[in-house]
This record gives sequence, structure tokens and C-alpha cells, in this order.
Amino acid sequence: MKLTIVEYPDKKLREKSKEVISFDENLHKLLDSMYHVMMNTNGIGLAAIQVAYPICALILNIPDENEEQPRENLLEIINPVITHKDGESVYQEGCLSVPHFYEDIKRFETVTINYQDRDANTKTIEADGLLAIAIQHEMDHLEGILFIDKLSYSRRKKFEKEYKRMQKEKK
Ligand code: QAP
Ligand code: CO
Repeated sequence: MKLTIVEYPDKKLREKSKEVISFDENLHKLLDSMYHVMMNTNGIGLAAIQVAYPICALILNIPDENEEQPRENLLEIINPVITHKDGESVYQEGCLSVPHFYEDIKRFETVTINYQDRDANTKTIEADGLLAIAIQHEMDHLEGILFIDKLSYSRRKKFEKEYKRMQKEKK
């Protein structure tokens, strides 16, 4: 399955993702291909909508203490719902759909989610640290929200200017 990352300002990123109903081979193939794209692009998290599939599916692979991302640490999260959130933390985020731009974003420090795995089994994760931040970042994608939407007006303006300049340089 050939996938490419959808990049800002593509409007496709603004679509709201739909609940996953069929936990079939097509879903498994998509998840497997998403994993390869994420690894090839040095990502730690990727939502299906970022590869043009607007469904409530995301993957996460947070680096371990040796900065490695073995496949057994991969989390595949389908139809997530946040059931608890608490605290506050700030982290410098990036996004594969907004390449080469990083900014401090405030999130909840801990979150608990209910979700389904690729075989529709119901699961719960209580997350803190980078995992909690990544879950919130990826779940925003399911709503069509990007981390740059959370910037102050002046930082957002600065971003738009820098991003346009970078896009020109690429061409
Ligand atoms: C979301 O982001 C995230 O600009 C995942 O040139 C980010 O994997 C969650 C990436 C921070 C929590 C904290 C970005 C790779 C990867 C780039 C990513 C780039 C290459 C971003
Ligand atoms: Co992102």
C-alpha cells in the first residue's frame, strides 16, 4: 500500500475522521503501511488522516530510553475516547504534516483513554509524559485540528510567514 503524507495547508487535514467499524484486512494493511511511513520519516506518531484516510485510527511509537523504537512498542489506537485528563505540561511539538516547524504547546499532563486495538478488543491506557502528549496531538488530528491551531495569534502569524518561505525554498 503506497501512502504519502498530506502536508499543511492541504484542506484534507481539516476533515473529521469517521469511526472505524470494520476491523478487517484493509484496516490491518493500512496500519502496517502507516507504521512503515512513520518509521521512514522519523515520526513517533501518525493519524490515518495524515495519509489521506479520514478514519479514527492512529499509531504511536514513543522512543525508549535508548532512543529506539522497536516494533513491539508500537501502539495501534482505534476509536479512542478520553475518559480522564489532568494537570498541565508544555512540550515542543512537531508534526509530519507540518514539516520542519516546532513550537511549545500546552496539553494535559496525564490522560486516560479507552480505545480498540486492530482486532476490536477494548483497551485502556493511562498515559503521562511524552505518550500523553502524543495521544492528545494525534487525537486532535481526528477532529481536523493541528498543533499550530493552538498557537497565539502572533506566533501563528510568524509561523505562516516562515512556513510560506520554506515552501518556496523547496520548489
Ligand atoms: C506528534 O510528531 C508529536 O517536522 C508526532 O521534519 C510531536 O512524529 C507528539 C517529524 C511531539 C508529541 C510530541 C516532524 C519528523 C515528526 C518534522 C512527529 C520533521 C520530521 C513528528
Ligand atoms: Co501531527
